[in-house]
Amino acid sequence: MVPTWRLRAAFARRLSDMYGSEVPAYTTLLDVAGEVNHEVMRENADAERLGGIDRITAERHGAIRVGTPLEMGQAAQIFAAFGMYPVGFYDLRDATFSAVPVISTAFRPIDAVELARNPFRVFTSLLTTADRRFFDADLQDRLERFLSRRELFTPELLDLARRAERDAGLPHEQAERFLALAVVAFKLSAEPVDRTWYAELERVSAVAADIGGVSSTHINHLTPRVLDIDLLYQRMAARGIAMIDDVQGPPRWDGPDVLLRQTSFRALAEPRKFREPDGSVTTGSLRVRFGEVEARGIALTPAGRALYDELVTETDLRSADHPHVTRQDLARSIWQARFPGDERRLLTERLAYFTYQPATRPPGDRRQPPADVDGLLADGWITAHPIVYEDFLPRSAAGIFQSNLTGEGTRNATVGGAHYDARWLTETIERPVHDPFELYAAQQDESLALTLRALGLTV
Ligand code: OOG
Ligand code: NI
Repeated sequence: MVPTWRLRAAFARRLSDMYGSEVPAYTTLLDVAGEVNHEVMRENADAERLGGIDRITAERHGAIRVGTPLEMGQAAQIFAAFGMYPVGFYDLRDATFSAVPVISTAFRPIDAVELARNPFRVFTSLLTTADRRFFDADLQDRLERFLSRRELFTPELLDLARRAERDAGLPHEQAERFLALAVVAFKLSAEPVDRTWYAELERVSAVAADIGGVSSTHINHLTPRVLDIDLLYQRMAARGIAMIDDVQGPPRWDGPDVLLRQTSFRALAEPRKFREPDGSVTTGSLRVRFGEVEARGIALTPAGRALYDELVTETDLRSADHPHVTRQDLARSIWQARFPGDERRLLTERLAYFTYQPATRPPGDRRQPPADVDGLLADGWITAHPIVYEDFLPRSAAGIFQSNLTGEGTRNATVGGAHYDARWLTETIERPVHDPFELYAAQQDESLALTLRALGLTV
């Protein structure tokens, strides 16, 4: 029997091998990321504070986009077989000035043991075909008819996924078959693209064309994790790979790493077959697969996240007044002034999540432990360890979409948009969409309860 986590690790590895063989710049990215991680490990004794090097080396996230609630439910079934569950709800429709008509969630492992084994996650977006700002009634109708005729996932793949979920793994031979079918389902298809249909959707939104203009889905990027993203950025540039202008998320600064920092290179033009209006097949090109890399930091509580969002807004406001200063520099000075500069303050101000462990006591110590967490920490009864952020940032996600769009698309601002939320998604895919804050808080509370019990204290 191949257990769930081994299926997940193999899936991540095989997708990475497939992507590397088809998108050579991704292989360069992996080489540079490996080089940087090796150097940081050698120079920084704390390098593994937010995850062991084995986890970090294997760590990837990917992204796919689907067109219908049915396809979203099927994707959820396939990911469930790998122990990956929907976490978070992201509405990217209003996040940029370009037309990005999708709502998203991320499929990932949800408990600490599984995350440590292999944290593979897939950011999955669903086209909002009912949103009148993008699709009028006639286009919605033709789009939904097109989507209902295609099959992203074969019945055999879905059947194996159901079995893998039910039995928490698959016998060796079936596991092999399941993995092979799953990887093919996320590979870029060689099917000719209908030129007229693709172009019609592209006028509305390049994202709509990428999803609804073709007959399959594909991994559009696969992101490794790096321990020093600024160093990686310089090295990639030195190798001649043009990166986007900035590293998104928090700035580089003297305090603790929090949340998520990401940067990317634009999709490269890849040859694709097109079916022309006269029925002939020609070769053209499309830019749909790109590269991204990320550094992860500590998970923030709602209060910490609110402070983070406030500093983003302040950076926006100030950069409008100081066009000559880089966003990174501006953000850094704001952070140095306003964000807690060490882990202990993040903890005592309840801005970030931690797990707790009882500390080893000096022999012969007869004192009674204090009854509160801050006192226990201050007097050395317990230690705290930061919880790593496992999710995404809507603004960075929108930036990733944005940096790969050729045109801005069109949007009818005179009509209202359709409403989608986490509850709708839960009902649609018939699986709970987890709240990331609740997952981090549960992990923190559980470790605190165990720690207090070990000290003979009540919760
Ligand atoms: C997904 C973009 C979001 C991230 O890292 O924020 C994402 C997409 O382009 O489909 O992957
Ligand atoms: Ni990404």
